[in-house]
Amino acid sequence: MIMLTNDDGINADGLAALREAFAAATKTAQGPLSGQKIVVVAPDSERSACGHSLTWLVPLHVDDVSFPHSDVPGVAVTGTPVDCVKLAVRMLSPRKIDLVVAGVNRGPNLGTDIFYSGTVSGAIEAAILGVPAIAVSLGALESPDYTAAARFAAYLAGEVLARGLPAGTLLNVNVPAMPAEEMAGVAVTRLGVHRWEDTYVKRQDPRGRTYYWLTGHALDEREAPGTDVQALRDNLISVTPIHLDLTAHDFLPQLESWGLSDWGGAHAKV
Ligand SMILES: [Mn+2]
Repeated sequence: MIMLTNDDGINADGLAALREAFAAATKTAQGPLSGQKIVVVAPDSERSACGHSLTWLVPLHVDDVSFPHSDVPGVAVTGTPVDCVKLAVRMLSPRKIDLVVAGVNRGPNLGTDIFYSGTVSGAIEAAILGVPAIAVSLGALESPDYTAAARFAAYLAGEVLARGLPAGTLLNVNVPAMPAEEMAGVAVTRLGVHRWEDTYVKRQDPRGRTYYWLTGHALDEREAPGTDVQALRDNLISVTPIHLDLTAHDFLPQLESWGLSDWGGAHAKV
């Protein structure tokens, strides 16, 4: 069974495109997705930029959802993408979930965006639970067309099901906002930076209290060849393997050399 989720909410167009592409692929007579069951478990409303947020101070409520002209079952959850994945893997699905696909997100998730993205976090949660996962985002916020991104996701899902992924590894995909025939190809990439110009708009609410509202935009900077940021800029579909291990392995020997064991323990004079 393949679970689809997102952070734009269960009624988002990107998730509908993903569902339609996967439903079509599962109904083909042959192919890697042939005969696979699909389930959509997604937040009941938009949770973009919720990161790896997990709900545990309040309960989660779920509602069955049916989609027009579709036999794919849906479940709307009063939580985040991480909640959806954890709940589906642990509780909801009577069959083992073989793959989680999150998206298609409205807007790219490149470089350090992955720390904020609920879409990528849904895939990260799957990897934590030992389920192969793909996050898919479209490099456009305005009048997005998710068709090509959803089709590529279904193709990549077939490859992942056939080949598997190493433990603790997920794939983060960003698709340029253009018809498939205009794309320059597919690039396997590493994470770039994707710096943002953060701006807080400062205003007064109707009760006279000051509030701040984050806005801003991604900086239009060139980045190193081989990064996800530059690949998308070059009209390539970017596929980045991401590992759960955030350890700065290169820095380990130097940190060892700091001799932190000398801190003095109970006799420390700090
Ligand atoms: Mn989103």
